[in-house]
Amino acid sequence: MNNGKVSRRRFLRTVGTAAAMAALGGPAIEALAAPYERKLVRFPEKGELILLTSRPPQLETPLPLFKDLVTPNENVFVRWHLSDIPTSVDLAAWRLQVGGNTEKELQLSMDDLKKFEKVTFTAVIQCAGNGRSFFAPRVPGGQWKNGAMANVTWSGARLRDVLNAAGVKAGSVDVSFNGLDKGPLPTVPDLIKSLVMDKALEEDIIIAYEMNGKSLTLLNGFPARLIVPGWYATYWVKSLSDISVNTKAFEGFWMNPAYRIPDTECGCIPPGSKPGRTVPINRMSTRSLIIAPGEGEKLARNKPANIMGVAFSGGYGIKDVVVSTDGGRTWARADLGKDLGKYSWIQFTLPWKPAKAGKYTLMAKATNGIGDSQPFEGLWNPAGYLWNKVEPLSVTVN
Ligand SMILES: Nc1nc2c(c(=O)[nH]1)N[C@H]1C(S)=C(S)[C@@H](COP(=O)(O)O)O[C@H]1N2
Ligand SMILES: [Mo]
Repeated sequence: MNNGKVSRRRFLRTVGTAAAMAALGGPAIEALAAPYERKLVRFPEKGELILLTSRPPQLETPLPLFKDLVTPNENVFVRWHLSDIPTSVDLAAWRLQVGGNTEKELQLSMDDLKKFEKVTFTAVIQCAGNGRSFFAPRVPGGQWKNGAMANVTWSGARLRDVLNAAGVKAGSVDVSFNGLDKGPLPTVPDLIKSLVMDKALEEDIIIAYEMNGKSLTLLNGFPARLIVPGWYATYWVKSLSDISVNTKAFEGFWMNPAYRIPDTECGCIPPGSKPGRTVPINRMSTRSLIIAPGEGEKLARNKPANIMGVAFSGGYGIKDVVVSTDGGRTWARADLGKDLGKYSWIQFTLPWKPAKAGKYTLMAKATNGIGDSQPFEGLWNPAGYLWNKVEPLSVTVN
């Protein structure tokens, strides 16, 4: 399907079908932990993904689809907060407004945006709430398992170049980003995110108009979205329409109280407790996940089984991944696959030939380029963010 050309009727029909099958998500804020059915559904430009809610769409990627080093566009998860999302965008009319405390107001068309130097890199996109359903005690919000992530090759213009073209004036403290989606009522806060000035001017932040060499899919933010590699996707504002340079720190619901973590070393607090000081969530914690074999799979004795998975960090690359086939008693260093850069995930493999029948517990543990690794126990915070514990996986050998 041609990107951005999904007709509104077709979109609504598809979404409508899904809606009929599933309990509707809350009207806006992800405050309700609905009893999700996790059915496979197909939305426009998407393959079969797991439905969490249909309004707004929250679609999770089934783990076997992470066998690809780079995730195909149709397999990339979908997450919107507000029910009124763009169902079509007329590129001829679309403009990206850049203004606020700048020398000039820019109204960039897609052609204008494409005149800036084009930058391409592969980066993991991951929802801050990926793995939230595993929190104990449970926490409200989208009950994701581990499929709210993907590894995508993004292309676009540097945010810095665009800001410089507008001319950032002295006294600017941060930059805020708004997209075309809206809440169903004026009382529902619009999703606006901000980055402090120094962060916004970092070289690797881009306004992406391509994913894997094609236009963005509508559900993943057509025609352009922010990419803040290494940071959780809450900042990766989709269907961008406005960028504003601010002289007063931006304060909005989605910066405070939403998307904050306890201001502690681990971003965690004792399970069930209340945080004191909080800070906006930012860099992703280090993670690894075994993709094959899958949970509960049955393997044959004395036959080679490749243990394969993915590992990534918040922009520091992965130094090593160790794998255990005996529930964590002994560990072996896995082979690492092709390196697509510090923001990409890397595939790891460990050849394995189980000689004895029985039940095995497999585990993987990654260490990033600056020595951060993964805990064996889930770290807890009240919003269900930063999930990165070593996940045990059971297989049976016959
Ligand atoms: N405009 C807009 N951008 C958004 C959001 C949103 O609700 N509206 N959600 C953010 C969050 S929390 C996530 S996890 C990612 C999801 O991106 P995806 O749907 O492409 O996977 O988009 C981010 N950007
Ligand atoms: Mo998210």
